[in-house]
Amino acid sequence: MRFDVLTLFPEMFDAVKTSIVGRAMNNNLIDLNLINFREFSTDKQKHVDDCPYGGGAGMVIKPEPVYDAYKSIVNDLDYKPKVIYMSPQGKVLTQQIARELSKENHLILLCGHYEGIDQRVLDEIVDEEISIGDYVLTGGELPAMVLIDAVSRNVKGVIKDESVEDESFSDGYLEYPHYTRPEVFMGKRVPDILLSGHHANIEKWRREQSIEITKRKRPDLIKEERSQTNG
Ligand code: 4G1
Repeated sequence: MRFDVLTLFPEMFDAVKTSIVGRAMNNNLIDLNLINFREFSTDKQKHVDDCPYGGGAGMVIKPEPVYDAYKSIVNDLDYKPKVIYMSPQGKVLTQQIARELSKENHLILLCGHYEGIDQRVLDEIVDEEISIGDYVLTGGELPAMVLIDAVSRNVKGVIKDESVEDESFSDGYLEYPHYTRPEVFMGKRVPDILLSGHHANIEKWRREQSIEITKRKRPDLIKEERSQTNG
């Protein structure tokens, strides 16, 4: 699967390359291209922002460098990749959306800065707006990295199949508690059942724990008729 990211801060994506997604890039499962649309600015000082028409605080990203950067990607293609604008106005990213996007062959992610991007180029090129949550950020890069991580791990071969499978059972539920060695840590023992070797009982215990923890910590995940995460 291919991602092209239109961003003013491509270096931020070095973080992605050191992760499991980075390994998937080395295995040619994920192709991540970073396009700094500042390189498409036509003025001497490589400006990409300007004052807002109508006045007010802050700066707005000009439409031309974004459009020209987009064109430089799609010119070479005989299909039209889906363009996603990372935006607080978008629908909030869920596991279901991450799974659906992982079926796409090619995504273009657009990252905003300052007060945002001129509406006309958004209207022209954007297919979908996606947000990672309701808080103020300085740019769309961290959201783009979150989306790339969440989508990539659903691409076949990126992580061990059973780890993705595991989630369809716990789908919509939180994880049961995990333990590893040592058997006793600060006087606390690992639950006996996990040392019993009785796989059916262990699975039952884990399911019960998942349900209990979800009820206690995130009752909203159960109440909201688990249709959206239950694909
Ligand atoms: C009004 C949050 C503005 C922010 C209301 C989640 C946030 C992109 C996201 C903002 C951004 C709220 C996101 C805000 C994001 C232009 C550049 C938009 C940065 C920008 C709740 C600033 N998921 N925010 N505005 O943060 O890009 O994707």
